[in-house]
Order: sequence, then C-alpha cells, then structure tokens
Amino acid sequence: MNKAFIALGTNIEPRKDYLDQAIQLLSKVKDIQIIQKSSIYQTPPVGYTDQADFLNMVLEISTWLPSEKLLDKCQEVENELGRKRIIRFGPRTIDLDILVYNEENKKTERLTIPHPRMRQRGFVLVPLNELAPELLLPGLGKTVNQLLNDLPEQDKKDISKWKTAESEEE
Ligand code: PH2
Ligand code: MG
Ligand code: MG
Repeated sequence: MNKAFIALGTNIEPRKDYLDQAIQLLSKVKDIQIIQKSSIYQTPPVGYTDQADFLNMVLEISTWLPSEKLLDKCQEVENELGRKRIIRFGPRTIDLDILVYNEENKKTERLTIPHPRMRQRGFVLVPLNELAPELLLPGLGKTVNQLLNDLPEQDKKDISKWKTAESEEE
C-alpha cells in the first residue's frame, strides 16, 4: 500500500460542490482510499492574480496505484468535472495535484514529485500542515512544518478557514 497527499483547488462556482464531487469521484476508485481530509481554506490567487479567490484543501490517501496511474485518475476526475485548460495557473473548476507519493523523488515528463512549487505555496502548506506537520519532503530534507515556518508572513496572512453551515455542524 502506498501513501500520497493530493491538493485540491477550485475558483469557479459552485466551488464547494466541485470539492465534494472530486472527493466523491476519487473515493469511488477501487484502488484509492481517502484517509484524512484537511479543512477547507479560502485563499487569494497566486501566480496569475487577476482571478477569483480559491478554495483549497488537501487529502491523504492510500492507494495501490503507482504514481503515474494515480495521476491518470486525478486527470480523469478533472476532466469529468469540466476542467478546461485555457490560461496556465488560471481559473479552474477543479485542480488535483499530487504533492507527495511515499518517499518518491522523481521527475518525468508528466510528473514531478514532490510537487515542484509546493514549498512556496501557502495554499498547499497550510492545509497539508494540518494533516502531516512532521512529513519530511523527499529531496528537500525539511518537514512541512519547517517549510510553512520559512514562508514569508505575507504569503500566509490572507489564508483563512472557510466555513459553511455544514462544516460548522461537523
Ligand atoms: N493554483 C494554481 C495557481 N494559483 N492560487 C491559489 N490560491 N490556489 C490554487 O490552487 C492555485 C493558485 C495553479 O494550479
Ligand atoms: Mg495546481
Ligand atoms: Mg494541476
């Protein structure tokens, strides 16, 4: 059994529905079990900033799929939820990124693990830190918690937990 962390991001309404549907579709894959879900965070757009705020969260999964096959499944879910690739880093119904897969540290044409930009992204590190603060990032020699502490205050200050009536009840 393999352990992986997947980041989810969406900034097209209905954002919460896209998160729910992506989780639902992933959990229906026979070889994927969802172990933990982070809280949902509202985050300002990074990179291409002229777009709506995102909802971001992270899932811990266990899976029998090798990382390339897991990527195929993530892309199937993105396609099923109507993802259109128009602007790089631009608006999306749902984005599923593999952050970490076991201790893999690799780069192929399709896939770089750990995710190459995760170390500077508050919208990834904040939810991941909730699930796995002591996780050591392969090749980086730092834990999630260390990376988050290293991040400039400016990059974290506008990230806040996003609440709905539903999540308040949980
Ligand atoms: N994803 C991007 C680019 N910028 N900004 C936020 N806040 N959240 C994202 O998920 C995100 C982003 C490209 O994948
Ligand atoms: Mg992404
Ligand atoms: Mg992506």
